[in-house]
Amino acid sequence: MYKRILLSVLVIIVLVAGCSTKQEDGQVKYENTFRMAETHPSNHPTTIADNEFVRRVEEETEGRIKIILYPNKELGEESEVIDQVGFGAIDFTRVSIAPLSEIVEEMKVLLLPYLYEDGDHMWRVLNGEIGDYFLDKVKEKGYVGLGWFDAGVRSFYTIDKPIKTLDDLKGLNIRVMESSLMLDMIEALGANGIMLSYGQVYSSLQTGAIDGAENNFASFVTASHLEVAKYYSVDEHVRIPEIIIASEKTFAKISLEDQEIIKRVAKEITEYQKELWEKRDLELKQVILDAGVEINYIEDKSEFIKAVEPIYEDYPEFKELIEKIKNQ
Ligand code: GTR
Repeated sequence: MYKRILLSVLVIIVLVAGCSTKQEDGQVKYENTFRMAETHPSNHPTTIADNEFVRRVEEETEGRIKIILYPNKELGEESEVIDQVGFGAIDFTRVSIAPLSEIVEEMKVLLLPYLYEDGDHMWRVLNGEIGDYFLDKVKEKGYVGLGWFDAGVRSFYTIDKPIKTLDDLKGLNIRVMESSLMLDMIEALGANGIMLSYGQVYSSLQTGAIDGAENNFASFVTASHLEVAKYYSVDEHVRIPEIIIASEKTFAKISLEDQEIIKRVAKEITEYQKELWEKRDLELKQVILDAGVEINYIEDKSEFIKAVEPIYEDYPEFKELIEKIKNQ
């Protein structure tokens, strides 16, 4: 906790010191330069789409708004970044809604296991009334919701043996994101959930501190987890949308005209990112196979689906929303 506060204070000092430049005539010039945090490295499809977002914002605001993208966790791990954006020390970020739902509680409904039939179903929800509702909802916590990104579907990958049945997960130490719902889900599936930040996963797999983790193809590859976990078992337990958010404090400094441009560009980038994601997903499957990873598909997921049913009962307040989502 103290470490987090200290880090936040340091970031503010650096930021305040960094947002003005002295010109030759001694005048201080303030620039409309903002920072955007991304946890993924530059070759991840999501980072490629972030880059397109910042490029288009600069182009369409004719240079009035410049956003510098910091990939590869340079500005910190996801949950820290979310906090920092909340109080305006970081201006923009793209994050998974799993850690964000620790702050915007109701968002948890969007990451319930086996909630969507497929990707199209999830996109009908995000592109409709419910998606708009949640983009707006984040305002209560100091964020501006700009647009959604795809993150495919998450499945387990393990070091020693593949997961073919629910029984194979029993007792395994599986990394979970910094999300209480994800922890509940892993435990409902019979494994021990070990909460770690994304950056800790590789070394924890390497040292055997965990037996496995779960993620989509793109992250499995670009975080190099495929070097250590040689079994990828497609159980597709969860689809977790991702979101681009800005700090409300940052947004308040931007003219209304430019705010509208940023919002429009973010919405348009969604389509670009989705297409990129689909294309890369196919290529990445081959990369995974070439790395000697065995991919096994769990055809009958019914025991997995049944095992996570109690999680739905933990959230009676979501009942109506879940119905609505299922009917999309
Ligand atoms: C990825 C996601 C990241 C991060 C990561 C994780 O799929 O894009 O934002 O949440 O998973 O597992 O921590």
